[in-house]
Amino acid sequence: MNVGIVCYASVGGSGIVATELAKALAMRGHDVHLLSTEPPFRYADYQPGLSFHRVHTPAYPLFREPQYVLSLANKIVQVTRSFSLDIIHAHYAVPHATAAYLARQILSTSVPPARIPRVVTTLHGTDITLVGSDRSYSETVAFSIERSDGVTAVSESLRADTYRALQVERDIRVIPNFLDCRVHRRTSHPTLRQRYARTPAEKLVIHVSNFRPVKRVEAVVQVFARIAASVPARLLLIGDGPDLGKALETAHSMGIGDDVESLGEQDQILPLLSIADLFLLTSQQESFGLAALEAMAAGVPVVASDVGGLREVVDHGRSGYLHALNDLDGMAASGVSLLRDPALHARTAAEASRTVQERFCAELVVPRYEAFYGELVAAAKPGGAPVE
Ligand code: GMT
Repeated sequence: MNVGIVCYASVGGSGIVATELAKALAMRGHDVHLLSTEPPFRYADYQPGLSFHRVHTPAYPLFREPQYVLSLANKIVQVTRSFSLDIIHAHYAVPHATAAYLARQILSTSVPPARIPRVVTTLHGTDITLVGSDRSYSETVAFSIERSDGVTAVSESLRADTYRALQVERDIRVIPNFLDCRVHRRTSHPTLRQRYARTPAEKLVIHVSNFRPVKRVEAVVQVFARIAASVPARLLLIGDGPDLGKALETAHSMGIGDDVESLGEQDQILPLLSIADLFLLTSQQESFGLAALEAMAAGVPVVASDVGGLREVVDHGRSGYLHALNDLDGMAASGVSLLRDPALHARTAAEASRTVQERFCAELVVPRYEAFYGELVAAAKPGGAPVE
């Protein structure tokens, strides 16, 4: 199939999933076209079957506002015409589903119905729970979801949130996020570990995010402070964003500034996850928690807030621990138990990586997208059955 994948290039789960899907589909023999403002984070070197198309939004003195939806729709039309796309897959509804809808409408004026690509929208989380449900966007987002030919959500929780937050009635298929399990596994980095752990006994606690308010990174620091009061430990903060400064200030004001190290944005997080003993995620909302999944794949037990789709990823008490949003004491107690009890730690780490291997590897999940594409394309043919 010829597949166009639209995503954000910035650091964020939706861009990572879209890029990994593009790479996996290309490897499986599809002709894949990635459309974004720049080559996305984690878009690697040349790969046969995968090409990148830059969406350029020219400035004009009259416009104070960038016209991204228009330039993206325009690019989708051009790429569809040049490469006869069968599918346009928009990752993150705002505004990608709207641009894909507009592109399909434009194409419908000149392309025979059977050759108009099917539009698939994948909902990732904040495009519904935070941004898409905001009254400034909700009508357009709901319309664009309703008019997509196929809609997927990355968790059951997000599917339910979508029906709750927006006036949509159409079927939403749940296809979870996934990882390339050949790459995502724990690897050995003794020298790197020595660099961050100041003594052999010191435990490394890690947090990876884009440091937006929804991640509640100050709570990560507060949970870590409670852990560090009982177990020698250091906190590695990976990523950057608006709340990083506040998190570091909190650490200083709590007298643990020297125990918290900020490493900024990192392209290669696997070596860092591989030296970690515990992953903390205290988000306000998390439709899936791809960062938690990556930690689990690297055999790092996760302690997180019990919100959104995290229950579909972490099995409390088996592959990690989930606590009520404000139960920072509970999160710290679980962290301390894991760090103090090597047998519990080994058991939880093994369960975490087994969960990933059994449920979230690309070879299990990507065929579900392929099957969905196939159903949508078949349904568009004259006499094709509608997709349930
Ligand atoms: O909020 C983020 O971390 C970024 C955002 C995105 O779309 O890039 O993440 C959302 O999508 C990820 C990939 O599907 C999910 O793993 C995250 O849980 C989700 N974030 C939230 O729901 C807050």
